[in-house]
Amino acid sequence: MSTNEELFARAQRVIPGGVNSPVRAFRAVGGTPRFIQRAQGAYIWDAEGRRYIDYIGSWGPMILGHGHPAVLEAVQKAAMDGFSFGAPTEREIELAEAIIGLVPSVEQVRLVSSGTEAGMSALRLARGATGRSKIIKFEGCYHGHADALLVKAGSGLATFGFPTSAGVPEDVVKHTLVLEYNNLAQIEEAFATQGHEIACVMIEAIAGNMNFVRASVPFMTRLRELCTKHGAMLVFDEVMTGFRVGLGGAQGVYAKLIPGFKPDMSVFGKVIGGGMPLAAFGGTRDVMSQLAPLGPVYQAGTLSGNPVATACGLATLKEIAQPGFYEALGAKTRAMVAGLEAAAKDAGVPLVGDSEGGMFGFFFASELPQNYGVVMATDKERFNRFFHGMLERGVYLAPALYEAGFVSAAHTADDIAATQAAALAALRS
Ligand code: KE4
Repeated sequence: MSTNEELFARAQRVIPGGVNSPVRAFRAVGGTPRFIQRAQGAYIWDAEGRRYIDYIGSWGPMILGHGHPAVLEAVQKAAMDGFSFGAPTEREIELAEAIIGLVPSVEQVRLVSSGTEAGMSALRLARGATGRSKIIKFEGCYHGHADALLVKAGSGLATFGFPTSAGVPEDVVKHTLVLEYNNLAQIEEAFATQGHEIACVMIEAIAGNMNFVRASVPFMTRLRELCTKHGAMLVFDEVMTGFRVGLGGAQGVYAKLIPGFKPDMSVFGKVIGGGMPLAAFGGTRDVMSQLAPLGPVYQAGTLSGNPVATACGLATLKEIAQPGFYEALGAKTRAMVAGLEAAAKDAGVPLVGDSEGGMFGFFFASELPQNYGVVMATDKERFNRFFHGMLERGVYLAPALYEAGFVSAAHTADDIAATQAAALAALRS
């Protein structure tokens, strides 16, 4: 057995599926997961010493590349002063001020330890602040594994969702309506019939959990209008897009397309922790003041605002806020997608891609899917063969056709060229 196979066999004896998060098990693409030993810049090395160009970047956090010297130094220094106190620190204020300074819609934030925790808390706060129970999410969007969000579309529009996981009681999801992404008719009908009961709509404005699907401008414009009209909160899940697609996140992209656009609450994660366990949710002072200890909505966390994690996040935000950072990263990511499209064209395989900032997606299709159903109808077998063809050639893509990919500031033009060459060889084979 190879070392990765040995480690996987050993892992499966003591950890369910051998992984601490399901997508890492390669179940969608088959084969043996690579056990990563170390990472540096744009590269990761597995237990067999094989190097890969890394387009996962820990599913988004490693926007600077692995082991950025300034971030590493900040983390080492913070660790010397203490790992965790369970008491307030100045650095939590600095990180909150940094986030608020970069995201106009956010006046106050609360720091937590994972995107799931942030999404779950934002949902509870939206319900507490509005006094309503019903929520809307969209098929293909993932907002972490809080019970109320593990829901798939009901049979009809008006019916509420079904759990996507065992262990989630029906009555927990009966308030969750799951609609089709980019479907204007459905949000019109949902608000016309239940608008006064809806606490919030939670959405990934650029949906990275169905690879890469943008909310259309008409859809997002109308969604904002309907939420405002009916007193429902528009919650942007920016765990993946926040500080990844641009300095202002996806809401910054839409604010350029829809004058005055702002969500009511935002959820962050991944990049703001720079690879350490850190996430956040934020909104107006009015809404955030509903939270304990000020208000009636309870929310807490032993490691919330952890001193080492906040040092990592702050050092990361400092680097990405440098002038020109996203222009360079966006150009590099576009070049990477163009490389995949050119390789596919040479190989006579239909492939289309899209990107924003340092986030990209691609589909074995001739046009960009607009919703989950279309994404999931693309050629899975072809994707899986391509995934392994690239892995064998030292390029590590997301091991599922419904996941997005990420380019870091550490990726070079040579890495992009090597990726295109690998894609051409893989697609030809
Ligand atoms: P975490 O609890 O995994 O930190 O965040 C949950 C979450 C919330 N919202 C969005 C938009 C997300 O993308 C995520 C987590 N994303 C997945 C990748 N699709 C993380 C990878 C994994 O589950 O292992």
